[in-house]
Amino acid sequence: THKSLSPIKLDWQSLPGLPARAPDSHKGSHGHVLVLGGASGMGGASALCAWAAYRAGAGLVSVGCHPDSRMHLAAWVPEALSLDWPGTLSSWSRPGVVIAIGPGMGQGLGAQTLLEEAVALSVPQVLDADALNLLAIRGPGLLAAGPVRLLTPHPGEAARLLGLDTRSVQADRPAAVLNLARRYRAICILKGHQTLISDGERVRQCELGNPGMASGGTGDVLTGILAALLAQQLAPWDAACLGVCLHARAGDLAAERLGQTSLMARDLIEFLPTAFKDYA
Ligand code: NPW
Ligand code: AMP
Ligand code: MG
Repeated sequence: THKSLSPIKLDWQSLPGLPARAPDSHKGSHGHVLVLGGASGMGGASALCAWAAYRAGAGLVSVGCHPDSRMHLAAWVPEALSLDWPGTLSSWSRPGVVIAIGPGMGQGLGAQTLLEEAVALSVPQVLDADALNLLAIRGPGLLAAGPVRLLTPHPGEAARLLGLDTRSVQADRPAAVLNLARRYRAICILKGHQTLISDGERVRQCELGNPGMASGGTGDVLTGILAALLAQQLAPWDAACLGVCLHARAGDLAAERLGQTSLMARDLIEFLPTAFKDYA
């Protein structure tokens, strides 16, 4: 099979970034990320996502998670606020809010209701993990036109969203990411070696990152970074490209220091500040 197109490689240091913080800014000036996920037994995924969102500059981070996961969260990310779910989301439809839904969410009834409520809001949304698995079942009709959406599938999730198997996705990654973006009318990020980003017209490729990042929780970290950049008003396309590159750069810095074998998701969060410095 022929390659449908060759993506343009991202020159990450030339990407538009966050504006400098105004000297008189306050936490309300830098957006509020609402992480929805963390079912019982997967509180760690929502904690990593929330922690990464703060490290990427969000002014406030709240997490809606299973009661079992709230202790987890308070211990690991005391900066984050928490709320039980299922609960109603109507009060979250306000400027500055960005929803990151899916990390460790599970696919039960509560998760389905939560996803339906979240995608009906007019605020920007990052859909990951179980939000994508549920979306694959419901189909693109679930996503009514309106808010900005970023979808962050790994090849397994992309295969479910496209009704293919993982091998077919990997056989033509540029076609897969382009088709995803068109079918779901969203900016799509196809993760893995040389992550691809598409808005249905453009396809870009991130050259950074390494296989040390292939371990549990690293995708949950990316979701938090992306939501934080959106919450700080970066244009969606720029947020997607910069978020992917900062995450991968943090992975390269962590691997340089710790080795690929030992790299864990939390290390990406630890090296994110250096990645930001390298970028600026
Ligand atoms: P295969 O087997 O090759 O066909 P799943 P998950 C594929 C939460 N987590 N290249 C591969 O498919 C998540 O947030 C919680 C090629 C693989 O078998 C979710 O809510 C954590 N293939 C939930 O767990 C930490 C690739 O996908 C399959 C690929 C389930 O999510 C961990 C696995 O995907 C986790 O984040 C690649 N680069 N990458 C916590 N601490 O709480 C993936 N695949 O079945 O969707 O499972 O990603 O673990
Ligand atoms: P997830 O599977 O959702 O936890 O996401 C895994 C994260 O690690 C994504 O950001 C991937 O792009 C990254 N990743 C996984 N494997 C590799 C690899 N071999 N090279 C570079 N990045 C990878
Ligand atoms: Mg994941």
